[in-house]
Amino acid sequence: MKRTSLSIISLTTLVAQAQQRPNIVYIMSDDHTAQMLSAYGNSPIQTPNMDRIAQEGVIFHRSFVANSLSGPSRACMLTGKHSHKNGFTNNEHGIFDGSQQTLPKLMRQAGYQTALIGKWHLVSEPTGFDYYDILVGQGEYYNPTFIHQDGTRTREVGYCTNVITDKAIDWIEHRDQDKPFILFVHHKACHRDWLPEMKYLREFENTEFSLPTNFWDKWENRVAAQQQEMTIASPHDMDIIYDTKMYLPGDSSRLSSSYVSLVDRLDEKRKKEYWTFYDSLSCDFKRRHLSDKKLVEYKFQRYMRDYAKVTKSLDDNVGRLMEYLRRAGLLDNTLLVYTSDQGFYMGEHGWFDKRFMYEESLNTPLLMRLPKGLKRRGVVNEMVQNIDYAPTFLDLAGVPIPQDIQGESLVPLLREEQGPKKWRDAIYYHFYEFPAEHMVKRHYGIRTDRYKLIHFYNDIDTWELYDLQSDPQEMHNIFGQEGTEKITRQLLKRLHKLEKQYDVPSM
Ligand code: SGN
Ligand code: CA
Repeated sequence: MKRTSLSIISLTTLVAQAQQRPNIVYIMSDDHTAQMLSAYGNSPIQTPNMDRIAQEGVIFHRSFVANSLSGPSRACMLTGKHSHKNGFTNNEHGIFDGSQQTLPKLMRQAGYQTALIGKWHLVSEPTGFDYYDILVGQGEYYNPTFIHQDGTRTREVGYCTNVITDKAIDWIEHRDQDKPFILFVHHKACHRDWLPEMKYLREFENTEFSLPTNFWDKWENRVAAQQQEMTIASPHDMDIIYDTKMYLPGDSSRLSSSYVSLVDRLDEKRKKEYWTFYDSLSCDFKRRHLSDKKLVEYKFQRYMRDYAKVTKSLDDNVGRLMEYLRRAGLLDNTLLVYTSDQGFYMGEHGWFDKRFMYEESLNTPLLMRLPKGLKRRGVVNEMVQNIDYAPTFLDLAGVPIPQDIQGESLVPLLREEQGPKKWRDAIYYHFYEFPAEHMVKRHYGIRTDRYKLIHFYNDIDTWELYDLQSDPQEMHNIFGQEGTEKITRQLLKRLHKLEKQYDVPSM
């Protein structure tokens, strides 16, 4: 009798303790970059809902990925390990080994409910989740198809960003209330080819976006940059139909049939509305007979406008989920994270896409609204990386961090109003997907507070060095220049130390 009442008490205590452990809602978009998030200061568009997370919590100004590409970045986040350790180095040939240790598995073992909704992109079946509902591959913007846990597929009705949020809210509503939870909400937005929600078709059409000052970069002294295929000006790289939607029936290009089939997913009424709008823009475009710089600038405006439209729906939905958590009384005991799988070029160096270790794509937005008990607020300037998320979430949940996790828990950064005196002084980066779409050479490197040293390898062997203080746009490769010998030696030494620390295989 006594034993029974004791175990009831301890069970009640356990449930109470479990309820106190913070929930984690991890929202990750795709290809959303800090230049298009107003809390970062220089965005040409407003993202008020994302900004609210920053206002009520923290905004990381030096938040980096370990490998600037979707699948690899997701694998780093899920394992807390660099690509060479988790095995998923590139999208083209990767299949994530789901039998390895992952964040959701560890959280589940510790009594958390684990769920994943949206883009997965790791090819193998998700493991470690109590529940999942994922997009097929890259996913579709209009009436997207989802793969459910039982293997069946449903073509849902609606705009992808809204559908994912609806599903996330629905899962929270029906969860087991006796357990804390970690929910991964992975959006397709703002990935190529930037198809807008119908209500925002006409949004930003009167906005003239400014060209970045280095838009016409000629990539002097940077061989890998000269040989990439992600330039807005190039008709091959940025397709006038697929990417900028300048299309009339009968037109064709390398990617036109993909474009038409993605729009075709709309129902008849919306399809008509879509084509009426873009047809009129396409007619106007044809009448102008643009060429040379004028044509390139036109492509840039179209790219920026569509990206901005897609981002607006994303921001709305971040707000919708946050307000739901607030109304449900969950927000104050939840770590709410907003991030992206990497950054993106919005015309800097003349580019779209990512991959390079240059700032725009190495950096990824990172905002957190902290659960009670964590006092840090405002701008965080310490260097963090996406391999840090797994240990952070484990730490917060009171789960011991396995030795082989390579990231650092961010909890010590977040606990007090001031960050700790000592923090990491360098990060390691490695990109492997070459030869492949956009043709960015394989490279690895080190970024410290002030400098960046990169080695491009495989079919080339070139080094680049940047002083981010005097050259934040990374236009002047100073590698090999007189006066840089000492810093180059120091950076190489620090890089080798990182390679040793992370057990990087020698090449
Ligand atoms: C697709 C895109 C590329 C993009 C990769 C990787 N082409 O292949 O532009 O770089 O995804 O993106 S598309 O014609 O299919 O749109 S990632 O974010 O998933 O890594
Ligand atoms: Ca991506």
